[in-house]
Amino acid sequence: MIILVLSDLHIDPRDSFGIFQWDEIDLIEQIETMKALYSIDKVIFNGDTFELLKYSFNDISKANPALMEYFKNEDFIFIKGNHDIVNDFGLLYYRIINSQGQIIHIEHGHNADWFDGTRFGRTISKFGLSLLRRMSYSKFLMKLYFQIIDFDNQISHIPKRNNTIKYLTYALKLLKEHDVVILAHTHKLESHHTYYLNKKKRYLNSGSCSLGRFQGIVMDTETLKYELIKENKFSIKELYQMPYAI
Ligand SMILES: [Mn+2]
Repeated sequence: MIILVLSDLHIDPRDSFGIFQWDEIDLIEQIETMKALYSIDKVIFNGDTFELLKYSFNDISKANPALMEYFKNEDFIFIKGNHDIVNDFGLLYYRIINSQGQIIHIEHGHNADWFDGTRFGRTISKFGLSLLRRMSYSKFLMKLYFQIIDFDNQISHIPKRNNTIKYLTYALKLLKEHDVVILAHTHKLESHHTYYLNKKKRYLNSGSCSLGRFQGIVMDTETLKYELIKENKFSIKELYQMPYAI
């Protein structure tokens, strides 16, 4: 099976605070091009697909009706991230076991955070969220709120890049039990290999499709060969003309 893992789209009602910055039709076209190019069987959205901390699902759907319809595809799998955990949509993680018994574990990765990974942290962030909803009439207050909670950088934006070691450590723990771990959340597309009891282990991060970028991972679940996808809007069409191998 060939999978495409995408993450951190942060789909919003295309508001000036948002980081989605995609035209919904362009994004659909981009995904469809990738599916054809790599003969993708399943597309896995690895969390933070929707920006539900700042907007309601209703407002997001209204602004992106074609995308919402497109997401009904039964070959699409949705995993929860910290920005869309408030919805009852999506899985906590997704696991694939191939014919050799190798396990590919895919999750968003925010469980490595104090805010999202502990019950106390989640309670505090929920409280912050309800406050935010009440004061969303004021852009000034919203901005201030995001600045205040940014000290632990979990809720407002993107985990800081120098913090990626935290997620690497978390991935290493998961790799004791799995052969491949794919996280997201950091918005940093990356891959690391290591060996554990002579078994090759792979930690990958699917990056982000926000800000008009198109990043992700294509993997053959049988051979565990993969490719990191890093494109900007529209350039994928040029890639389509090129020979490739995964
Ligand atoms: Mn996240």
